[in-house]
Amino acid sequence: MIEMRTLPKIASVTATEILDSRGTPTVRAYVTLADGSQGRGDAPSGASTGKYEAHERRDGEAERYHGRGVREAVNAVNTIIADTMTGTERRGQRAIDSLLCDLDGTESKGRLGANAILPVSIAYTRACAAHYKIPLYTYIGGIFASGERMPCPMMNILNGGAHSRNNIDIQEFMLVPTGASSVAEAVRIGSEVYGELGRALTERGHSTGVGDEGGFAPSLDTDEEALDLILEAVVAAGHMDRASLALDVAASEWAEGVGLYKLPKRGGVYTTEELILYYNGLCRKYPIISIEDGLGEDDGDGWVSLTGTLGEQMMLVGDDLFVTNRERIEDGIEHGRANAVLIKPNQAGSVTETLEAISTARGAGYRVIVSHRSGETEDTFIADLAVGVGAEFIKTGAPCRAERTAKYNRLIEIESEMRRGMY
Ligand code: 2PG
Ligand code: MG
Repeated sequence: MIEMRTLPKIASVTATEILDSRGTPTVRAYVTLADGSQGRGDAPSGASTGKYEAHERRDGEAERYHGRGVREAVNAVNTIIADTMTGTERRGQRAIDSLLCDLDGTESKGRLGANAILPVSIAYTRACAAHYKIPLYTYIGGIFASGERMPCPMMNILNGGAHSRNNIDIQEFMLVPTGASSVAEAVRIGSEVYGELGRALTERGHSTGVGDEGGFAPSLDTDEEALDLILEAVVAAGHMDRASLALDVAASEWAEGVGLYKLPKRGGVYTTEELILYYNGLCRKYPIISIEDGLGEDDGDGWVSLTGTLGEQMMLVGDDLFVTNRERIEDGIEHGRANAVLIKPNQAGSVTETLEAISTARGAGYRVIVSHRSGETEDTFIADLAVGVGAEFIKTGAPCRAERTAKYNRLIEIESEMRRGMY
């Protein structure tokens, strides 16, 4: 058991403006404890953001980074957050995160910005793990009081929606190597299928340019064509018995009010019930084990009906629906919406609130999928988080683009550390 009282005081907190994987500014923070232990954390950033997510603060100065600069959030860390944290007697993740939330004082983290608070919160977690000289995943497992476990990757190998400039409306087509016996094997399966998919696209004269999460982003005639190409790649790679598929529809992006959906790229209007029928058809035809955000964030009744129709056979994952928010997850559980939760630390805005969202979902038997954002950095915090809380899955993009492979590589590293019984 980790003894929080022995943690040293905070000696310094600083931040700087860096770039994310889309070349857009984001915040990197550093926390140093009085014994010299140091940690670092970066804020990721979404494109298909849920409307109930914690607030991301942007400068809005048109002449700088097209208004996307984060100097105000950086400044908040270097002044008000640094002054308060270095003066505090509080110790431990929960106490520090609640201090940060009190300092902000809003529900949405609209004053300081979740992109100021989260990197500090992550940097503090890392500094504490460094103080105890244990790996980050072990430390997180200690504060979460869970058994560590390697998650199964969900690899987004074909990108559409808000993550690419092609004509596909479904945002993510993921390969899930459910039959892999280790993370290293899962990553190999993902990479081999990804390679075959690239070959299949080239043979048909499609583009092999990649989207924001590293998946290919070709223009295709239908969603089925995307699924057929992926299955062809799975067969060609010889992994038919080891791989399943998953989708992130990101349907909040399609919503026209509640109960009506308009495909932004291809056009076409669907009702909630028509979409549910469509998913039902897709699931009969393809080995799909999970659909994320099949309906919009405000279509609560639709979610109940979707869960009633498909919930016995597959994972129905709430991302924009739950936004890693404990109250929204509790409400979903009460009404029978979804059966799995996507966990994105920057939707919540601090490590403690992220852990609370996970334990709420767990308590109701919902599956847990720890997730990256479409705008990422080389920070691998979510890999350690997924292992520390014993998440069933992690989705962190294609086996391509360094900000995505950094997470898979970290998982491989953790797995080999655990195998060797180093900790
Ligand atoms: C999602 C995420 C990550 P974004 O919708 O699940 O894949 O996308 O970060 O753009 O919200
Ligand atoms: Mg999503």
